[in-house]
Amino acid sequence: MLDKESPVPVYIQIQEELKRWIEEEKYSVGTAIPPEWELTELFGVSRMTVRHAVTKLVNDGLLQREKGRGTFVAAPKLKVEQPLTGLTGFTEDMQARGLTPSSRLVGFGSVFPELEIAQELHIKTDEKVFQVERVRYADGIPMAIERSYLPVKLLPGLTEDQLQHSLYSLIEQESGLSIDRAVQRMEAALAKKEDAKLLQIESAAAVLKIERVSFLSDDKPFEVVRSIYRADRYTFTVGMHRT
Ligand code: 16G
Repeated sequence: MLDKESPVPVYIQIQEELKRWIEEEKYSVGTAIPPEWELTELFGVSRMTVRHAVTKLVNDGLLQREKGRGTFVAAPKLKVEQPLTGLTGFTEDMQARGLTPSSRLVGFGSVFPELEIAQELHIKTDEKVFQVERVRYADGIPMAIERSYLPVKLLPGLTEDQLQHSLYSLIEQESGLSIDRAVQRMEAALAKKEDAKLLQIESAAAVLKIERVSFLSDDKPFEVVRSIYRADRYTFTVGMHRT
């Protein structure tokens, strides 16, 4: 099974072999792979080499160690490929993938906006906005934090309960207008301590900061959103044409 003359280190060959076992479902999700001593015998290498290979697969999320029980094939990590071409909301994005969206409201109130937010929403600073902070989940996994600012006059009776569901559907229903376009900026960042906690990731893990200003069909901006997306859960894609 192993080629000890190969320039490819033995532990990498073992890793590849274990990966093949998982891909071919010789060991399916939730089942245990053979214990270290058995792999040591099977591959004819030292226990250290086996441990090295297994540890790499544990770190890559393919295997999971459970104290005193063994090493198991992990469920594939949920990762979303999000095209940047269409203007969609979180709920519809997740539903389109067969995932169940949910939200946890961590902040909600009406405030006078800072100048920058007011300008982006084309309103004055004495016109109140809702400040909404939600953690968005897919199948119970935290994916993003969204901090939105919406003019109060657009949704005067907005309730906490409504924020458990799709804001985009609600806005289209309440305003009688359709959501038309948005301008979005993205940049890489490291998760701040409090954001990392909400997203259940390590402090300073990689995240994407996304800012979006969205407009209704009457060309009025209706939301300014400052979001933090988990970099380990999202890949953003875009099609391009050479002009
Ligand atoms: C998306 C949007 C956000 C919007 C939300 C509405 C970003 C980058 N994008 O996540 O602007 O408010 O969808 O989703 O944050 P909802 O209809 O499920 O409430």
